[in-house]
Amino acid sequence: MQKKFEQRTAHTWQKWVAIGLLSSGLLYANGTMAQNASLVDTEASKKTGYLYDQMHLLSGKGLMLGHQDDTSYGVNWWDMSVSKGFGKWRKNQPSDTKRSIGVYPAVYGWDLGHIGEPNNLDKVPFEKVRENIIKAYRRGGINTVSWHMKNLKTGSSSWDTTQVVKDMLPGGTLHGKFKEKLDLVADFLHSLNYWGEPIPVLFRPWHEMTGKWFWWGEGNCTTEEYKALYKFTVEYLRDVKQVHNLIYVYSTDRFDSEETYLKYYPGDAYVDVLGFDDYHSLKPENSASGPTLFAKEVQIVVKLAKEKGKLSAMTETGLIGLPDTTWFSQSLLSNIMKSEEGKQLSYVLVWRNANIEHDRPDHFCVPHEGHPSVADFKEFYQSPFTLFEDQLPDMYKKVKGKDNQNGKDKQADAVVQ
Ligand code: BMA
Repeated sequence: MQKKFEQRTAHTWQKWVAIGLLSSGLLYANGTMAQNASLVDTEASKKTGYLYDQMHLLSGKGLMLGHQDDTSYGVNWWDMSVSKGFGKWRKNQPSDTKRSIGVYPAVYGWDLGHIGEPNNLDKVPFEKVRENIIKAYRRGGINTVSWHMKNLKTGSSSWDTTQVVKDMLPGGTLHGKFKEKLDLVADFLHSLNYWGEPIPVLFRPWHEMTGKWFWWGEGNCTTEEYKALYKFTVEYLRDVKQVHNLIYVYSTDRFDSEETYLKYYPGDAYVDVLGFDDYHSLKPENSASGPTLFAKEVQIVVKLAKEKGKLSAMTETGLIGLPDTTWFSQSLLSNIMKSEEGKQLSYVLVWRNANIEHDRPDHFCVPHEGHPSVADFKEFYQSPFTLFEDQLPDMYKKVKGKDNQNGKDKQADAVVQ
């Protein structure tokens, strides 16, 4: 035990030294950083701009691990209590990641599906989602939000592919209803603040559109309709609802060419992070051709992100149930580390650990306590390249020596000059 602790400490120190150098701006001053683009929202809050800058600074130096619904529930537990009184100040929360290896993830995924109802699509009260986002932020973690929106035409789920996008756009019969949903999303996003400071969120709407399973996906709307949907979402939230704590993420499913990746791309003015989801390529049964496709995806996304001055990320993956007990280190990390491009990915987010009573006990992506994958997950954590919450620099602090901060601060600087 002691040995493991020392080993972990050594790795953690190596990471801290590297991160310290970065935060001090030395490497930046040497010109090793690409100039990053401005945020989609030029009025973004100060901390939103800082987070984007900090993430740029970390890119190429460390890969953050993310987990969906990490502190809402896990395989053997379900905690929907919302803190009251002093409990609000407590930062400790249950988490399968923490229970298995002792640390929280760096990135937390949440979902707004069923907004307007008390609970989200995975039965988590929105009040609890809000609390979890605030607590993750207070611990120094990063929050990302997706939206499995119901089909407005049928009232059924995101997976109901009845055509509806055209009707939701300006002039369409469901446009008013769509704006009402966006109003609810805006209210939720506005409610994310700590001592009056808006909490930055990586917002990832209309994901996996290169797949056919969602009503906004391939074959269920035209590419032009999709782009209009994405653009309207950004413009309405940013310009009408004045939501200024968002970093916008474009996130496809699998793809095998730059053309396919960009087929639905709404344009540089609407996207801050180029992402992709892929559960397929790193599955053990796809080991013959999967890693080749994965390498291609990484190469395309990272190259495009670099050209555009944006961030890149693997926005969803996971080996459901972890039948391969060395998947984290031998498949995910080793494939990412194979190329220089892979090392540029900002984060990789694995999907949720569903609950034994409320859902499917075999549907989990990080090992729960006692699972045979725990040792390998620990090894993944101990890699000098991976970053969990305890190894992050202050992601909400201004980057020293950087004179093109994104967001509000940029304007403040301009006024001072
Ligand atoms: C899917 C599954 C579903 C879940 C949905 C949204 O991948 O995990 O059980 O409802 O994501 O979180």
